[in-house]
Amino acid sequence: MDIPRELIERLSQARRVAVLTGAGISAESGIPTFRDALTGLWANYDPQELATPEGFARNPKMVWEWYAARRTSIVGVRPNPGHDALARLERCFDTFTLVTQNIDSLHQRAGSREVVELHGNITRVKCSLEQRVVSDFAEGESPPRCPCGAYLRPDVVWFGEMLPADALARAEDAAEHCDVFLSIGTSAQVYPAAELPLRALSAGATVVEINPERTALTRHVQFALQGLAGEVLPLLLDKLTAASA
Ligand code: BJW
Repeated sequence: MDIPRELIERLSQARRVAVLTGAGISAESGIPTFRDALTGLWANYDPQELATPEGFARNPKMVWEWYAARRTSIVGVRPNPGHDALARLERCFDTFTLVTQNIDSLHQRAGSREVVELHGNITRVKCSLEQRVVSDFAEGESPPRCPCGAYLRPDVVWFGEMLPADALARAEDAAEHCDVFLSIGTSAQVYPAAELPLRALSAGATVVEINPERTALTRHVQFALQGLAGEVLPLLLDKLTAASA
């Protein structure tokens, strides 16, 4: 993979950088993506039943247990060189906003300090009625109950639900005020996250995509780096560090 010199020059001059990550950045850590034709979660499970409030209302036990199994499966997973490179990249710019659609905490575990989580976090649990995060609950029932009597649910954003307002506002602000925007490992199909690189483009930023496949975004960007995040990002960091030395 060759990183264009023009891109390194633009990054060297950039003061404000915004990044959007999706499931692809965690794929090399062994976490399945959603829309891969064979191994993606939505190829094997029905999102209407598992990732909507209506699905949870129909079958709370099934939804709770599916998320409990996914929570368990990420416990032993480790950040990969893509997450590590982003944590180091954060230190190269005056303003660096890392926005993720992922719920797996791998950016935080790699050392990224400020992570804007658009779709929640699977390690947290909230009350399905009051929407508040609950940390102290009895595990017995499936799903367990909030002290108010309602079911607890994972603190993630399902289809048809609003994103956390503060996280979305921070993400939009970062997209609209950055010099360079990196879209990494996302199919750019889920809104409003998919709008962020387009907002950055409209505001005049240089937009870069890192993905082994073409996506809905590819034709719009100035630089499409076709490769794995865990390979492209360390290379990008090396070239940028060398250019700044
Ligand atoms: C690699 C790689 C490697 C592989 N390196 N790359 C406007 C138009 C149309 C529809 C809508 C719209 N606005 C809202 C909607 C409805 C809906 C939506 O967008 N639907 C679309 C599917 C059409 N959006 C919503 O409902 C959102 N809420 C909302 O907008 O509220 C207001 C509203 C409501 C209703 C109507 C109108 C307005 C909420 C979205 C919540 C998404 N939730 C999920 C589940 C989270 C919990 C869980 O984990 O179970 O979030 S769905 C799933 O998709 C998950 C992801 O965060 C999200 C995005 O997926 P992502 O990350 O892009 O993964 P993939 O698998 O799609 O792509 C992976 C990519 O990586 C691929 O391109 C690979 O090639 C690549 N890759 N290996 C780099 N090594």
